[in-house]
Amino acid sequence: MSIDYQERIPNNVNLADDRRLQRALEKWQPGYQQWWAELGPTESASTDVYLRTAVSVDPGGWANYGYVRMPEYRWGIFLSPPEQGRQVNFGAHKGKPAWQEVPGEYRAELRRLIVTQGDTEPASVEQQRHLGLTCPSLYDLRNLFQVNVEEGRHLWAMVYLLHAHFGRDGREEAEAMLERHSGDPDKPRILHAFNEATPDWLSFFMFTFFTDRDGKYQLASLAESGLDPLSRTCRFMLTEEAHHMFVGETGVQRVVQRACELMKEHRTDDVRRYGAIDLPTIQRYLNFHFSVSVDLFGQELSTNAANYFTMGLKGRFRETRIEDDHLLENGTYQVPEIRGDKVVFTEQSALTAVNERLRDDYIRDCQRGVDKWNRTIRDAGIDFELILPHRAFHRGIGTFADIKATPDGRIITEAEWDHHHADWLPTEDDKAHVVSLMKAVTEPGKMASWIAPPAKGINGQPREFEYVRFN
Ligand code: BYC
Ligand code: FE
Ligand code: FE
Repeated sequence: MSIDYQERIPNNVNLADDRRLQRALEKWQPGYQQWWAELGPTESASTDVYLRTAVSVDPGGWANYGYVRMPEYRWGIFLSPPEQGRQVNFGAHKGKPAWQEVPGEYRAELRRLIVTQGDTEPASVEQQRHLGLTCPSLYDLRNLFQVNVEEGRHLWAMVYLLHAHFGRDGREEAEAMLERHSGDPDKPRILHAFNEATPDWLSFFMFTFFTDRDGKYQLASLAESGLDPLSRTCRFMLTEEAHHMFVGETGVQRVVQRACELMKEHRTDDVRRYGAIDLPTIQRYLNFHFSVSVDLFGQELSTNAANYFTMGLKGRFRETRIEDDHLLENGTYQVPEIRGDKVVFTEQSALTAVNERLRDDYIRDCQRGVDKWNRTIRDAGIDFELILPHRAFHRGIGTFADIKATPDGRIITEAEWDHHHADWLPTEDDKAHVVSLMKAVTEPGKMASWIAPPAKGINGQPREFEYVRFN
């Protein structure tokens, strides 16, 4: 399915056939562009960036690479191809044809899910807006901008659903997406992690590894939705998401690699002296970003989530590959709870535990990345291991929100927490050091002192390719 770039809003949904919808979206477009100019990447307006743009939604070969002046990026509406005869695959309507229109009785729930998803997309662009000024290389700057334009497009994806399926309230919600802002005391973004600052590139890499990965799991669950347009939109978004997590995984890996190289070369753990980031600091950043990201999965036991499932709106990760009845009326699932100073797992209704199940899928996926980073450390012959903290550590949502726990999951007193948290979360000193390293490196092929070069360039280009041209 190819994309029509002749239209004012590129799309593969035959927008031209629905004049009302087209006009409504064209009315929203200038507000979006103004938002991008004001709260998108700073000082990017006159740069030419080697970006990929979607030219089709077919698997394989959907991307075209070339220089784009950022504000001229063609944001549009791209849905994955329809699946013939698709059904609702779980919950009370299992076996019925998938819905092409929003079922009236589920309108409020669907709107809420779509708004919550949509709100995160521009939030992340806002969080990352100043990073371009301190890029460690042109390669990384290009990756940042690629992530930013695609998160902008993800907002378009949700705004399309709101405009196409929710009438007037949908249009109001689309406006509100441009009115809430990350960290705004009066009109913050909906989910906590999206109001945190992303002040430096280590935070950016951690964010794209841990928080974009929440995006992967939430989108995958929404891709199972009985509402077919939501499913198709999310399926295409997932293809873009893979690159964001690649940026995070390889970004952290390169910071780790650089620390290890300097540790070996100078026979010291104190690589800060050589303009790098030491492994214990990387661990504390990891602890922070993991813990705020696991919060994004909601409560361990959630009637909201159970309802979304039974209604057929939001499924489990790879729902159709799970071997059970897809109704979850009788199944159970292991859910953590606090007993004294310990965390124990007990059997709970699988239906109310779907958030926790998704969190488990997510944690396993995170661990795979951490294992890769540890391989880099081991290959350098260094005796240090990065560890994913326990899910009870530093939580703001759910069972563990009111207690304090160590990174290995022991429940402790407030006093113990006050005494130790500087060992576990980034300190002012850590942040000051990391920020002190953030100086723009813009000569093609050169890297900042604190990061190793990438294994290879983008789209077969050499590492010293001029990924961004300043005008
Ligand atoms: N912050 O029943 P529960 C991405 C509220 S990232 C604040 O567990 P539910 C991206 C909750 O609203 C993916 N509040 O909630 C990444 C509820 O309030 P009410 C984003 C929270 O609904 C990087 C109450 O607590 N997509 O795409 O099961 C860059 C009870 O909680 C939070 C989505 O999130 C929180 N973290 O689960 C760019 C998908 N957690 O009802 C983009 C859509 C819970 O008592 N969202 N609450 O008033 C959802 O599926 C669900 O809303 C959630 C929450 C999974 C987030
Ligand atoms: Fe996104
Ligand atoms: Fe993303």
